[in-house]
Amino acid sequence: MIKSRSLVLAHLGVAVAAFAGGTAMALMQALSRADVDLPLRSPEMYYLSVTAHGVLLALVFTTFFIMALGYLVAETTLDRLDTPGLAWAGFWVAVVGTVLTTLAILSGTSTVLYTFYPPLQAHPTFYVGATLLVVGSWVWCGVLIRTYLGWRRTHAGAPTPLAMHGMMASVVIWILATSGLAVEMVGMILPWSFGLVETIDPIVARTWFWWFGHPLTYFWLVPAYVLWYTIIPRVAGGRLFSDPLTRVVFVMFMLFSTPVGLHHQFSDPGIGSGWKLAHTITTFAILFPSLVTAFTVLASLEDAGRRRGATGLFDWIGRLPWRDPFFASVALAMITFALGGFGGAVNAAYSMNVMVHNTAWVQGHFHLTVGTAVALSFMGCTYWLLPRLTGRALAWRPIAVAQPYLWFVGMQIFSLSSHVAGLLGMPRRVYTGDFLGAEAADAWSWLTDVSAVGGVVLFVSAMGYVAVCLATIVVGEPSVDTAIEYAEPIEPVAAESGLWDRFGLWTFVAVVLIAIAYVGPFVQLLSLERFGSQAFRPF
Ligand code: HAS
Ligand code: CU
Repeated sequence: MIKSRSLVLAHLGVAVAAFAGGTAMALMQALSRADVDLPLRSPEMYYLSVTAHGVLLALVFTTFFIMALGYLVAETTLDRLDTPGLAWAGFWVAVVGTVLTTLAILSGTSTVLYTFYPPLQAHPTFYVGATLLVVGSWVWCGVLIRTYLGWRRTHAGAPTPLAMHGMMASVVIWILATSGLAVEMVGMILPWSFGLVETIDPIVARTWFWWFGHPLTYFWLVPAYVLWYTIIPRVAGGRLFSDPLTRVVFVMFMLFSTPVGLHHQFSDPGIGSGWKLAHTITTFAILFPSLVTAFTVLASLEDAGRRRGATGLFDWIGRLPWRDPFFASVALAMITFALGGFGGAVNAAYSMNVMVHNTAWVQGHFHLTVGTAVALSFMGCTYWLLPRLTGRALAWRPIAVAQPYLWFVGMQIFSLSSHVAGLLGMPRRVYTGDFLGAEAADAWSWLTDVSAVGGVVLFVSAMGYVAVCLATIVVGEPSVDTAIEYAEPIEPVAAESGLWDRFGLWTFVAVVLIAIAYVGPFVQLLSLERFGSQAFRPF
């Protein structure tokens, strides 16, 4: 049993609670858009619930789950976790922040969505809470870095254990990402929301937001990849295809995840098209590590199928443990990500983005990526983790086996219909699918009914996940699965630590790339008379 199990369990508990709240909101949204007349349905309730849904799932569920995984990986790969007291302090700061933000949203004063774009303004508590959540996560970064450096001192020259390599990449990505958010919050939004300054510059704020918001998506994805690379091959009965290739992938995410944020702002004024093109090119660079991942994880799974006796070209697929809830979750997450990645390449293309930007397509895209590739991997991991943390076997196993398949089916229905509706012109972030009878909506309004069906299936699946987690804790039988084991690579790991383990060097290169990508656009924005804002004086 691992020493910091209560710390990991506490983080996991908040993650699952946030998941339960966030997915409950989603059912209402899907039905509202299909124009089903629910008792409390109104535009105000719609935006309140979308804000709660986005914040609780995209920001709280993910962050707490990743913090849990980080502590678990540090302790099980390095055999230490330094300053556990500090880790608990960080946990409570993040919990207080989450409670403040959630209360601000539920009070109806902060319906600004998870992107909180100014000039939409929330109650100051919303921003203070979000800031505390980030401060709590910085404590997590500090504890992991300290633990890692402590381990390095006693293991000079040894290669970083691969799972920890991925978690350290996530830590670096998070620090680089949240540096932009900190400037936006402290330099612009907090003074404005407390009334210290009167105006705010929406474009400058959005640019800082997407400095943060894009690498945020890789802060979610890289820990999921840690599961795909370092644990799933073992669960499937195989080996990791290549250890060095995996390290290269994690480093590429550190380098390319931040200097791409303008791909969320192709339609924003005030930023030159040359800079937007530069970010298009770096965005295509960030497709590359995922394409490598597609190859590597498939090769690892093929190895597993062959070790289970497959001999033909494709029969290894059928030999994989499809009734194991962790394996099935991740495999279905991978298949879904192939579709989400295709959509990502469409979004990234400067010219095609115009066709899909701010349409329902985008909501389809991110439910395939963060909503499935990441969230379904994390759900599956919970099924694997809970018995190892609580000493209780998974309860209500048939529900756990069915749940990932339900999620997969529900999500295909929901997301594919959203993609098509987007291509037909349906805007995103709207509370009614038929636009109160507007003629233009005839083209797509039937698709909102289809996506509501997907929403209902997803809701049933989500509640199944929450029920299995609760039942395991309350009525789970004693567990025999207690070992946390990582996959062995096919070729042995190099004896010495190499170039890809040099986090200081790669962080430096990442900072240089960020400077190249952002100094120009900011100089441009801040030198334009009409964008110069009285509210913005951080320098
Ligand atoms: Fe994205 C918008 C571009 C990936 C999340 N993205 C969003 C938003 C979110 C989001 C939340 O360029 C909306 C933000 C908002 O609210 O406005 N995205 C990309 C690109 C990628 C990408 C190029 N996105 C992600 C990931 C996310 C995420 C990952 C979360 C975790 N995205 C964009 C752009 C926009 C955008 C624009 C702005 C749109 C707009 O106009 O507003 C790439 O990283 C994707 C690479 C992925 C692949 C797929 C590899 C496949 C793998 C699986 C292999 C396994 C197989 C099967 C095949 C190349 C690794 C296994 C087989 C078995 C038998 C088991
Ligand atoms: Cu992005």
